[in-house]
Amino acid sequence: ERPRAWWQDAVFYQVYPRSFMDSDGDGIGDLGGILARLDHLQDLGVDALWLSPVYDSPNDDNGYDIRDYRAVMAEFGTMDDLDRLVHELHRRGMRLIMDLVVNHTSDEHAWFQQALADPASPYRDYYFFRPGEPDAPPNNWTSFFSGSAWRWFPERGEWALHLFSPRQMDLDWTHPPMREEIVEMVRWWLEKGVDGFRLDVINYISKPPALPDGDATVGALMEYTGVEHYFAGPRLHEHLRQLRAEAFEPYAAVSIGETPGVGARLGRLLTAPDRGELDMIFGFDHLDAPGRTRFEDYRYDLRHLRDAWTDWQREYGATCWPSLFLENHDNPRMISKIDPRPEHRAALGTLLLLLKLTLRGTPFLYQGQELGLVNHAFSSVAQLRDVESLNRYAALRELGRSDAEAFAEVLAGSRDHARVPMPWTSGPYGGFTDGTPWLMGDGDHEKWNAKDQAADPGSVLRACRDLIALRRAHPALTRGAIVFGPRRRGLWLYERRAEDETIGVAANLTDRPHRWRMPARARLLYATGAGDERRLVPYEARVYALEG
Ligand code: ISL
Repeated sequence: ERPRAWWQDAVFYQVYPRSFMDSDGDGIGDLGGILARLDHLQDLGVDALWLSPVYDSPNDDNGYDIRDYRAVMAEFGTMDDLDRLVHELHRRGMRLIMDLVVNHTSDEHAWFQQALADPASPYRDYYFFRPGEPDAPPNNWTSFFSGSAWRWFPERGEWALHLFSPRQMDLDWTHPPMREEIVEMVRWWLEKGVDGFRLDVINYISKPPALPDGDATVGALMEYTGVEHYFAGPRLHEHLRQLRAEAFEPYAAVSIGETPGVGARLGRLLTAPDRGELDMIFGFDHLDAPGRTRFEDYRYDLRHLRDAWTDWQREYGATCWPSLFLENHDNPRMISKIDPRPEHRAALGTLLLLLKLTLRGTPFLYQGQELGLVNHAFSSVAQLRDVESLNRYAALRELGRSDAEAFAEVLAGSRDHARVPMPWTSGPYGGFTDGTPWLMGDGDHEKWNAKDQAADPGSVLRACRDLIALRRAHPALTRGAIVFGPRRRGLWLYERRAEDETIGVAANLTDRPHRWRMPARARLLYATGAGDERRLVPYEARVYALEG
């Protein structure tokens, strides 16, 4: 096994900068806002921040379309602000990881602009340009944001590939000079003192050079035609090893791959320490029930989480290290998906935090999860801002769906639920901005905000702080092996076993009281609800130390 690394003991917190805190009144969160809220993060007890992209970008996909990898988005501040953030975090004993988006660049990136302007440009090989006719794209691949994955450039009489929006052009990783530039750029950031990266859709970077048609039946099932050709492409492992050897390893930087569609088996290949690829990955299998997709409105049964995560933890064994996350900026709030009834909100929010903070792996909190935030009550498509939601709505309308039908489908999965600005106070716009927020909330902040929860010992925020402290106080929760108890109806039972200590967890995954029995010689360390030694109330979890 590898020597223990800092990130295995760390709790991460994802900041979506546009929606975290606005310091200059333009309605858009910024680096100054993050700097002003570092106390919140420190009080919470988190060890590291993951910043969604803050690079210069025309914001077709809120920064996931990068125009300049070495500049800071003007709306977010300056490079000085970013340097200050690194400094301030390090001063507090915290770390910073950035988002690395290298499957694609913005169409406004200088590489792409030069490739367009000059047929002899060396940058042509950085992208997938293909000749053709305006009505016949080179293959049948579809974009994750609706329609064909090919954009026609009349000025060139060529197509170019984009798996995401038509303004996010895919990079061709078979081309060595392009890879060199990426390595140089990553090293440049690491020289600045950044501690690592989350790698955006990194499993999509290797495409088979022939770009074969996708199987339409696979496409129908997964909604995205062509994905079987690139979700684990021919040179994926090789490219990851180059990145690690030439960029991450010399700086001891942590690497977390965002890898949609990757199951536990492939996850092991990507994260086994002796293979030299990634430290951790984000798989998404557990975020929806089997056979369901994000755009379906259904109730997610927590027993599915138990089954999915148990499988991952078993498959990973003692060798690989799991990431533990339930939300991010691309997914609706989990509480809403499981049980939207307000009377269960706090209990459920606390239970989800407890599970993440007691299982084996590195927990990632997404902003607002520490407050038990839920989906927003958007009432029309005009309130949405996300390119995926807007494109999907338009595509559904074109297919003949009514406004109500199209809106309902988009609403079930919209990424904007998680992107509504953070509620800091009960004041106007939750104290997020003195101006007008770029994306409007629905008034929920009057009751659910950081300030009021900090003062309320029964709040989700206070529970979150306590649970992070509990994790820190009991090394078995970070270093212990995980042993699962018998699968019993709506219960999730597991233990974390270290040499000198065993910690047990019992969680009621249902909305009804559940019988259980606290083991003999167990000392209660934490309870999220008002149950007792024989009964857990709905969504209650208990943590105990086993003595002897
Ligand atoms: O949104 C999806 C499909 O509808 C996801 O599978 C998505 O492809 C995946 O989560 C990738 O997300 C990442 O890359 C995107 C960006 O829009 C997301 O915000 C980012 O997290 C393109 O850069």
